[in-house]
Amino acid sequence: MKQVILSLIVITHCFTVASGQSSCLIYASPDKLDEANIEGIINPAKGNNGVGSSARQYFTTIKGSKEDLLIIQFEQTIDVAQFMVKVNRLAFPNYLLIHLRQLSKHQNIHLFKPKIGMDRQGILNFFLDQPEVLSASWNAPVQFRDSIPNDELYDTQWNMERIGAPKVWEVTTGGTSFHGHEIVVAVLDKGFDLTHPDLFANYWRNEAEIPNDGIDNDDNGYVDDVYGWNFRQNSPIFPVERHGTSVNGIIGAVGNNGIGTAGINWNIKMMPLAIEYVDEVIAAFDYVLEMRERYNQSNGAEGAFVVATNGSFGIDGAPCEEYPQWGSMYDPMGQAGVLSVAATANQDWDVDQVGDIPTSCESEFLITVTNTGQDDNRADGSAFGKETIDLGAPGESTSTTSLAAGYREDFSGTSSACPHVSGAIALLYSLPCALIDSMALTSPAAAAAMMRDAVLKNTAPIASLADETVTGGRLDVYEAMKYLHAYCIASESEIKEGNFKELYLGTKDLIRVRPNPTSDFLYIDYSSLDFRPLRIRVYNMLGQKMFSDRHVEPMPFEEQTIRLNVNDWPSGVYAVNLFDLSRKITFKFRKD
Ligand SMILES: [Ca+2]
Ligand SMILES: [Ca+2]
Ligand SMILES: [Ca+2]
Repeated sequence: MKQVILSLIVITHCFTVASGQSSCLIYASPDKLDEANIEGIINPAKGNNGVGSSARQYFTTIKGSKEDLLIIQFEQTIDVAQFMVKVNRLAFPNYLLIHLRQLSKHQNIHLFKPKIGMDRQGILNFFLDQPEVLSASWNAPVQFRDSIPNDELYDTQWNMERIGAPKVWEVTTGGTSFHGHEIVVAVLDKGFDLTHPDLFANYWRNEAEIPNDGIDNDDNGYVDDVYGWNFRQNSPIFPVERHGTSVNGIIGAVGNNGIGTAGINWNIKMMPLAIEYVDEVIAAFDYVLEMRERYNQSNGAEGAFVVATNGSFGIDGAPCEEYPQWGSMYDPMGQAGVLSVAATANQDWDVDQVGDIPTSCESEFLITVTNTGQDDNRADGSAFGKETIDLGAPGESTSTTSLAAGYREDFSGTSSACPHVSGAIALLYSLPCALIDSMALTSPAAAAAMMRDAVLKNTAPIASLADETVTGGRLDVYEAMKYLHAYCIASESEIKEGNFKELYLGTKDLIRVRPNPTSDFLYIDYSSLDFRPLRIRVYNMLGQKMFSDRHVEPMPFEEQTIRLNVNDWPSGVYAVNLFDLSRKITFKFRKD
């Protein structure tokens, strides 16, 4: 038996130190290190069956997690066995260093199991101090950049892939803005199931209101409005309706919780407002306006950070002028920072001709939506309008939440298309852009206009929508994210020129060095096609490479700038080259 063990684990060195304890070097593969083996090796005096306390200790160490393993890269000429003899003798009299395996022959990188007991930084510093060691790091698990949620029905949610949501989810899955403001979408609808297990956590809660005490604690005119308000019955208790429950699932079904569907926002706060008549719609909008103005005025201490309203309703064929009071609500909400998104009629007609409330209303803070199918064409029986209807969004046979803690795969119509857009606005507010988030409280109307532009200037062009919508396209939240990324890193003059997305992420060949001439530091601003990696090199006029090949991978919402220290370069002219698969751009600068 012992021979079998020794064929799997090889003791290379054992020596006795001053304390009388043994220190050994062991070569082994991790799967061979079981308790009996280690005890037999470490305590040979006790025989193979001896169980000593020190052995127990070693065993515990060896069975520890993979995070307790050390990755060390040595100079090419270093012999690892000799190195281990040295460190065990010199530094750790009682130390057991186990060489688990070679990770890279070419780079001389090895995996070790050191004895724990001293602090991790101390162990790391010790190894980093050794001249043979090029680098040392504790092992760590990698994070999978998989942005596909684990919700059971996600396979049926064709609409999410279509609007580019998974690529945005790599950056954010919603919830809060850069400075931690809790993002709220107000949903005006007939009724809601607040108890649905895939929605419950994502409902807004009015923290300033004490429930069931019969008092209007926050003095907004509504008693006990803890989750919003039911304007239909003038009550804090909501009617339960499938329509509103399905709309909410598109905006914000809890994502990646293993059940049901994922909303465009995996995390969000939805404010339900039950409405049925025009008077209730107006009162509900006023509720939203009051809450958002309170938030702006109190710098987030009161009210709610409502960034969008969702209106999957209207009155077919009625021009906006027929209900001017309703139509007048969108501008003041916009001034407070709230974009409103409205579904147009489920009728095969031209809203430019027949009119519609609200989708023929004129407000720069109102976004109007028609319904597109899996073929990206306008779905049969959905209204259109080259002057009135802004864009299309998926709305045919979408999967979402339904009544009785259930789901449906048949939610169709402009009612389904609309929450894709309101949900997208909320998701965009959660992107890591300090600039836009600051604007949201200091210049809320400008922030709202910025978000509207992000959505409407970045639709996916669809030929059949060219004459049927203002933008000629279908919602694309990933393209909208790219627009905001570029906006966040662009200079003021680039923002004024308005072509910042093209400049930083499009086919424009930006490579800019500043200052030029320079004497110490050189900043290189570069463009990338769709965040694709590229290489940057700098040559002198003799063609000698001054700056070694750098592999650059632009990350969303990080500056596309490289800083070089050219302080000790000779004076003269240099060339910066930028390469990717399809481009090679050169730019010259002078070093004084
Ligand atoms: Ca109240
Ligand atoms: Ca109360
Ligand atoms: Ca879910």
